[in-house]
Amino acid sequence: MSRSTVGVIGHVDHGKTALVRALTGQETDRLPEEKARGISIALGFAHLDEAVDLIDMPGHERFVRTMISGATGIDAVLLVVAANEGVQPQTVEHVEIAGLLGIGRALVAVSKCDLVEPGVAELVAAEALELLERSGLAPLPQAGGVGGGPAMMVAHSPTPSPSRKREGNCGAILTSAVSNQGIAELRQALRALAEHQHSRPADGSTWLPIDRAFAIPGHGPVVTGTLRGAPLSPGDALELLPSRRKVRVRALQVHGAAIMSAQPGQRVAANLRGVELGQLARGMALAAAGALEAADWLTLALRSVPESPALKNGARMRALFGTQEAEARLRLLDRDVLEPGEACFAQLRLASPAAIPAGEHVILRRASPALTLAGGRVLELEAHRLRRHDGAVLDWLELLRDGSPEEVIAAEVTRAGEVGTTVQHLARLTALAPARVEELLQVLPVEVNRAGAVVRQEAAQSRRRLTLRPDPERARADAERATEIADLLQPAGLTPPLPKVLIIDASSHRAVEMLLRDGTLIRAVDRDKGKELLFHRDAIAAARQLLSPLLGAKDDGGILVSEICSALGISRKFCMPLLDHLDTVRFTRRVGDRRVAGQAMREDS
Ligand SMILES: Nc1nc2c(ncn2[C@@H]2O[C@H](COP(=O)(O)OP(=O)(O)OP(=O)(O)O)[C@@H](O)[C@H]2O)c(=O)[nH]1
Ligand SMILES: [Mg+2]
Repeated sequence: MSRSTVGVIGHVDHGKTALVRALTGQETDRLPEEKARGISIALGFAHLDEAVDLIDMPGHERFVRTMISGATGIDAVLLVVAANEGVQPQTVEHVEIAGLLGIGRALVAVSKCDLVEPGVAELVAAEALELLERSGLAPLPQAGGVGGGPAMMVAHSPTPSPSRKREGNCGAILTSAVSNQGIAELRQALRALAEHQHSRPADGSTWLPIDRAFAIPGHGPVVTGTLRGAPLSPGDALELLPSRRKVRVRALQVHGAAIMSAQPGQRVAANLRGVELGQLARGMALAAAGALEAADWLTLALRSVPESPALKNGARMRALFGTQEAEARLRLLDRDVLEPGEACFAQLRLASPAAIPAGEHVILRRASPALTLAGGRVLELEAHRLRRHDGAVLDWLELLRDGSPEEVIAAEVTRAGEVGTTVQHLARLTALAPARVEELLQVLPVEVNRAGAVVRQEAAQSRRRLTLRPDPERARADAERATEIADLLQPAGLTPPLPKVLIIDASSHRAVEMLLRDGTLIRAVDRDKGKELLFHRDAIAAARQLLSPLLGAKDDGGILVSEICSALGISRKFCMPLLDHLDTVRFTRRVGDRRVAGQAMREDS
């Protein structure tokens, strides 16, 4: 069954808890202090039905760290913005954090619409949608029929271009927890979101960062968290990190009901054996035995937020990951200063060793005054620091960031030379279960030597090209994924979702490569920003048709980028990569800040 864990985010007092109550009938502000002060302090948990879990985040700036611990590992966010206040500092910060955590999927609810004129709520909706777009979070197209007609929905139009009506079913829902306006629509949109949720890969190793620990008399300690990596069942043996204490799952609950198997992405409560409540706390994690090794150095693909100050090599900050946080010192690997909004490779030297799977996200904050600075994805854990400004190191990190598990394994086995490496090390590097790594090894030119190490085969060492044996099952799955991706991109036209939303695992990576090879998709880059977009070929064809007469008509001086943006009804974010592609194929030619008809267009017409 498709299902989704959705974080409810937004500024303090914007009505998140009231909205969750209206949606589910469940009260998430349970602490006496929360009731007395009227603000949320802890994470609140509710569910709409079997398919949709909601995590109600506290909005106050003092609790951003709590918000982060609730937001790691979730599938999507519901951004709540109050109609009477509009976008506020923690609206922006929460959205930025969601973007840095790679969440990518978002719904917008404008709350408290009973307090304002409809026109005001619509302006707030447009402001919220624009914010999402700036942070790389695509507001989700809502399934057909969602939304109560024009009065309830505000269409998403990134550039206010009257000539162009962008996909009208993509927008914000206007709600009120007092009058119940929009609540049914929001419920439906959340369900549609769960239905369109890709099931998560479950071939990793179990990781459960603990967000609460309590005891049930007669049953012993219980921990809760958002499960990652692999399914979990009663009887499973796990390790409690960092203590490495062996524990066993006695019983498992989801939504208050006992279950025999929980899936990655689900909120679970695990009743444990072999440990006392006093030995458990938020910030610890449960992991498959031997799956993780604690290390002092985390290597990251990092991105700083556009509003952050420039980050210097050696800067000190707080690193938040899973439900844990630690003091850290930043080591920039490919530059001396990370400018706002830029991406780079970096390492963090942690004040105390941590165990975290590859692929998990880390948020970096300044403690005082509190500010979210940057976020990144863990590429690997290291016992030592890496050389800075070293081409080989950077090539390796690029492969870890972009490569499929097969490519990473093949490269690591080659790197390991005659000594070889271990299945356990390869599993940690790829965040796959050892059994899955062993499967992949079957199709790679490697062998296990007498010492039990994984090494390249003799034949492979004599420079044979690495080829994978075709796997019909995998090829079928990839082809299905390719169709899904093409079906998503085609209607998105010239404003496609970001590649990171589409490429979420090895299969989608291969599917996109396939679509690029057969010409269904076109890769386009914004060279100034180093950002990449994937356009469907139909969108490019439509753009060429629209631009042809304009470029033809202005053969003398050419047309400005801003004119092209407004002719196509898109923002520069989409226009710059598109033009880069059109220049490359010589449809257009750049002359100063203008474009004229290129060789290919002249030949076309
Ligand atoms: N008029 C009106 N008031 C609302 C609505 N929703 C919430 N409120 C009021 O706004 C205040 C804050 O609501 P909460 O739901 O606690 O806000 P929150 O976003 O959860 O706040 P934090 O968790 O502290 O960030 C309360 O006094 C609510 O009664 C609404 O739709 N209309
Ligand atoms: Mg609240």
